[in-house]
Amino acid sequence: MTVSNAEIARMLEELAELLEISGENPFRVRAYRNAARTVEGHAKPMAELVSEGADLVKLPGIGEAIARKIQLIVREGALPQLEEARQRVPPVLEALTHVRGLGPKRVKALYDALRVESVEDLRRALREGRVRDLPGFGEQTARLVEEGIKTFKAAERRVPWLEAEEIAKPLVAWLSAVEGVGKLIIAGSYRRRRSAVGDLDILATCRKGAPVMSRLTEYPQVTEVISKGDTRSSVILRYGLQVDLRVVPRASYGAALQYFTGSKAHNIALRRRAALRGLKLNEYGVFAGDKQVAGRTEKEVYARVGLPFIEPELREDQGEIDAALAGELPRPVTLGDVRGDLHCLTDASDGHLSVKALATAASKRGYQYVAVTDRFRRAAGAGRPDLKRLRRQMAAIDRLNDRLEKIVVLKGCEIDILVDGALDLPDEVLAAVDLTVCAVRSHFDLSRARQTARLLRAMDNPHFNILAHPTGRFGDERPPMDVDFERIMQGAKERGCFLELNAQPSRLDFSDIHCRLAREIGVKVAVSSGAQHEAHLDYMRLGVFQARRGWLEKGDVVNTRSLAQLRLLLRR
Ligand code: DGT
Ligand code: CA
Ligand code: CA
Repeated sequence: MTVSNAEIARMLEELAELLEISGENPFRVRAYRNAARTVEGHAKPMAELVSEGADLVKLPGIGEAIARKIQLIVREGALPQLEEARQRVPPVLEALTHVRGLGPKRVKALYDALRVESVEDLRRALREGRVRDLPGFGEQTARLVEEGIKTFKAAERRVPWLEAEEIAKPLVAWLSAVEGVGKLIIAGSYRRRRSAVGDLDILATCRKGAPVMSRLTEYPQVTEVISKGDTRSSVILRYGLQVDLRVVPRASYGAALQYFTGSKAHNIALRRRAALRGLKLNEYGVFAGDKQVAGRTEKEVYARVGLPFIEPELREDQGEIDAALAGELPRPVTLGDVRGDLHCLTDASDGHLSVKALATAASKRGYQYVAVTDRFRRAAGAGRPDLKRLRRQMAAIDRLNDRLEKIVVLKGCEIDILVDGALDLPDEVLAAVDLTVCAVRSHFDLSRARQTARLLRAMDNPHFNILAHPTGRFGDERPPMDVDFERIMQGAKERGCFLELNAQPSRLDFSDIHCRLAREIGVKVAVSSGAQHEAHLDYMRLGVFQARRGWLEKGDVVNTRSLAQLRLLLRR
C-alpha cells in the first residue's frame, strides 16, 4: 500500500509538534510544518514522484533533508526520527497540545516551568493559579485551558486488549472484596475481544450499589472521578483508561450483560428482533408489556427473542443474527483446540529461548508440536542466508526429538519473499525442512497488481507452506501492503498453502475481516504466536480471539490438527 500525501503530511506535522515540545530550533520546526503543508496540498502523490525519481527539492519549502525523509516515508512507511521523538516526549504532552488554548509552545512552557507531565499536573497548576502567571499565558488563556481540559478526553487512544487486561485484573480483584458482590464481569468491547478497547465496562451484581461505588473511587489507581452514583459511576485510571461501572439487580444481570457487551449495532438489531415478537428489550430485561419475561441470564434473553446464544466475539451485527436464525452460527475455535504453534524463534536468531527450552515451554501449554522457524540473516550483507547454521540447527533438533517424549519439534525456517517472488533459500534446503514460514520483508510498496503477483509466484514454489503476517502491517509503524486478498487466498487454497494469523500484539494484522474471507474461500489459517520469549507463547490467546471474531472454527485453523494430519497438509 502506498503512503498518501495526507499521511506523510501528518507524520511531518507530528514531528514538528514533538520537536517543538522538546525545544528544537524554531526554524527547523517551521520547516517541517511548511513541508507538511506543501505535501498535503500537492496534486500528485509523493509516492509517485519518488518512484519516478523526481527531484523533491524543487517543491516549495522542501530542502535536501526533508526530501530524504519523504523518500524514507514512501519507501519504508515509517520515519525513524519520528519514532525517536515519540519515545522522547511523554505521550501525554503530545495529547495536551490538542487541549483548547494550548499548543506545542505552551505545553513546552508548562513542562519547562511547572513540570506539567500529566492532565492531573495541569489541573493542579490551574487550581493553584500558577498557569496564568506564566509568560505568554495570562488570565484569559488560563481560563480557556481550564474549559478545554473539561472536554479533553484522556482516553482518545484505544488500549490494546492485553494491556487492558493487565489494568482490569487487579481492579476486578479489588472490587470483588466488597461484601455481597455476586457477579463481577467486564463487558463491552473487552468481552467481545476487540484487539484494542476504548474503555472498560464493568458490571456487578450486589444488593446495594453504594459500597461497590465507593470501593471503585477509593481504588489507588483512580486519578479522576467523572461521576459517582449508586448504580453507575465512571472514573479515569492512571493510564488514562476510563472505567464505567454498573451495579445491577440479579434479576437483570443477563439483560445488562447482554446490553453492555454490545456492540451497539448488535443490540439495535437484537432489539428489532424482540420488537418483531412484540417484546421490549433493554438493559433490565425482556418485557411483554410491563411484565419481565427474561433477563436473569444472557442465554434466557436470546432464547426469549427466538435465538440461540451468540458468542460475544460474534456480536458485531455482521450477519450473526441471520446466521443464528438459520442455525448456521459458527462454533468459534477455542484455545483448547490448538495443538501447536507454527511460528517461534529461538536464540539462533531473534528469540531468547534455546530449542529445548522452547519445546518445554510449548509442552507446558499442552501442545503436541512446536515449530522452530528462525530466520537466518545474510552474513554481513552478502550472499545467501547462513545455511551452515540452519543445517546445524536441523541436526540438533533431530537429536532433541529423539529424546523428547511429549512433544515434537518441527524443523522450520522463516524465509524472505524476494521482490520477484523467489524464496531466499535454495530449494534443496527448503525440501529438507518440515515447514516454511514465508514473509515479505522488503518492497512493501509495490502496486497492488505487482504485490499480488509476487505473492502468488512465491506460493508456486512447492515448498511454500505458510504466508506469514500477510498484510505486512506492523503496529502503527508500517501500514498494510496493498494486496488483492481474494486472489491470494484463492491461490493459497489451490496450492495447499496457509495464511498466518500472527498473534503478536504489534501484528494481529490478519483481521477478523480477513478471517471471514479466508473461511468463505476455504483457505486454512495458521494461528501463530511468533514467540521470541516463553511468555510470548501466550499471545496464542490473542490470535484465537481474533480468529473467533472472524468466525473461524476449529476446522478452519490448521494448527488444531494432529501432528500426523498436519504433516500431510504440509506436504501439500
Ligand atoms: P469501546 O469502549 O469503544 O471499545 O466499545 P464498546 O462496545 O465497549 O462501547 P461502549 O463502552 O461505548 O459501550 C458499551 C456497550 O454499551 C456497547 O457495546 C453497547 C452498549 N451501548 C452503549 N451505548 C448504547 C446505545 O446507545 N444503544 C445501545 N443499544 N447500546 C449501547
Ligand atoms: Ca467499552
Ligand atoms: Ca463505556
